[in-house]
Amino acid sequence: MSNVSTQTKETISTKGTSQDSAAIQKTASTTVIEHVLSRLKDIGITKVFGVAGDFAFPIEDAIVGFPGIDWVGCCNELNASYAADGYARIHGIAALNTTYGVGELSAINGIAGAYAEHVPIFHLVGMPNLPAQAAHALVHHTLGNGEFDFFHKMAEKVVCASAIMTPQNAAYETERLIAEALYHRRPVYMAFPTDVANQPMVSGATPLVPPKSDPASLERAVSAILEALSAAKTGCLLPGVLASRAGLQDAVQAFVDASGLPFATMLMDKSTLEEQQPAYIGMYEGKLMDEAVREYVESCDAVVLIGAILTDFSTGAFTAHLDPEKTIDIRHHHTQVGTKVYPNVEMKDVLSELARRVEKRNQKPPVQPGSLGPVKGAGSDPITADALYPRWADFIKPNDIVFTETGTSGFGMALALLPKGAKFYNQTLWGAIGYATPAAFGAAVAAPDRRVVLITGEGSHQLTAQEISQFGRRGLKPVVFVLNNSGYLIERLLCKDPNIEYNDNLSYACQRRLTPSFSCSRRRLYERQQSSGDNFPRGVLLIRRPSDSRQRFVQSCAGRSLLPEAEWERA
Ligand SMILES: Cc1ncc(C[n+]2csc(CCOP(=O)(O)OP(=O)(O)O)c2C)c(N)n1
Ligand SMILES: [Mg+2]
Repeated sequence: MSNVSTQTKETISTKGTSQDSAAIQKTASTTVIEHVLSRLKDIGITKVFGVAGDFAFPIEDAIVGFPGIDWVGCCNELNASYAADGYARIHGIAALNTTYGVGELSAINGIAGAYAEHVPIFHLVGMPNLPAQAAHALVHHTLGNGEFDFFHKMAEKVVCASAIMTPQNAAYETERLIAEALYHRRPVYMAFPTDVANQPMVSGATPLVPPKSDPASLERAVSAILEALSAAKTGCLLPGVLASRAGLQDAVQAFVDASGLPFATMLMDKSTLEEQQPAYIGMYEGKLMDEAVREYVESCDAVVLIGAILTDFSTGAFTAHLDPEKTIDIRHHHTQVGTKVYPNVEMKDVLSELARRVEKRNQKPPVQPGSLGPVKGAGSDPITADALYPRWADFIKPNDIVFTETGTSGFGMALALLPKGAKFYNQTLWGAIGYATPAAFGAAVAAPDRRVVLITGEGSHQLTAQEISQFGRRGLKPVVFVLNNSGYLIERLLCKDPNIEYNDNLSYACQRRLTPSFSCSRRRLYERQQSSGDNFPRGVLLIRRPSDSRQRFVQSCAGRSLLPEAEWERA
């Protein structure tokens, strides 16, 4: 994470919980929505992504008129939710605004993804006014059955807290929802009936203080970890996504430096820490990626997971095998050492105690991180996976923000060794295709001074391609690669018949005719790139059918086995 975003998160965790926050002293003339925006601004919200709608007008009018908060319009609500997610991965938190029913239900997929991947998003939803609700009126965007609470009930399952605001509850509910979102690092749902949003506040509340570690439990957890580490002849760390979500990369790095232990990362966790450092040994993906890394990690006497989640895609389809007795698992609010759980200990406190007390080892990194390089062949050669992936890896510059998609590109690029400061993002657990394009837009809004590189597949891009227009609207210049391999290659690799028709999709060439302004030829892109100091208006690079893509992709990954072994035979 960049310094900027680390600072933002620091601001979030202190300002948002300050007892003397000015936001709690609002006068009676402050409206409900103004109060909520004011508190969100206190904790670091400066943008709200969304799509307008009449039930949400009072929210949208307030956003547009609120000093220090900008409206970021999106093409549709699904895209807006992904954009908010991408923004929050850089900035720490995000806000989203949609209208009743039709808007919020389009966003619910993205909100569920944010829930799964621990991304805090404040979802502000406009609702019909209270008299319409009381009269069970047949108003638009309802199911026509006079019921108004269905959509809230649907949302409840994919957020960590929710409330329908009233002037009476708004002060307390705002504090509760802020506290929940920051504690769980997950989305919350706040609904505003149109007639409530502009009513004056009639209540006050004090920001909730985030929980602190229980000192005795903390001491026991830290001692148990230190004991396990000193008894271990070999050890390694697996820093993970939950540490990033809490803005604790510096604290993890301090532990790495103080311990002298090497670290590896899994797919969901890639680039949690700087990859250009001696302690980094590469990607640990069970049997799927680097065998030397797998052997080393699994041979260690102690393996410390720091916010890493053992999902199927992160563990190479569960081919990673960590001995529970030798595993230490540091989570946001508890720690486990072997089979013993230490509750009520905050990740931040555990890490700072470990960095202070751990004994430094002089352990030479046992494995060197692998890479996709070197680039082979001429630029005019047919595009195969062998030719393409090393070039993509080579293309990444220091400090780039790289968004990859669910599909072959995400797996392939996981093997790229990133240059200094570059960050890699992928929606690994939720894995909704179409995510990466709007998420890259959100990231570009969060970090307009950094280069954003989007690498997506043509199947995925077709779901959310409209969002490309938003980059241009805001003068943002990402580099966009769309890999056209004539269908859902990753699915072809996994299903029983690679040529089965459900893995074909709308020909991208045809889509190009429909939307010619979206794409530029490979040659034009390289020409633009090479033109001197040109801040080139980067377009979508359409990579036409890598020849014999399925076979080539598999071959290029041979030895690193991109599929579980059982599947490998069929591939
Ligand atoms: C919303 C959603 N629908 C369906 C899927 C199933 N799915 C996973 S990957 C994939 C194909 C991706 O194709 P593409 O973007 O062209 O990448 P490729 O693997 O071909 O490089 C599909 C349909 C999904 N993950 N998410
Ligand atoms: Mg494809």
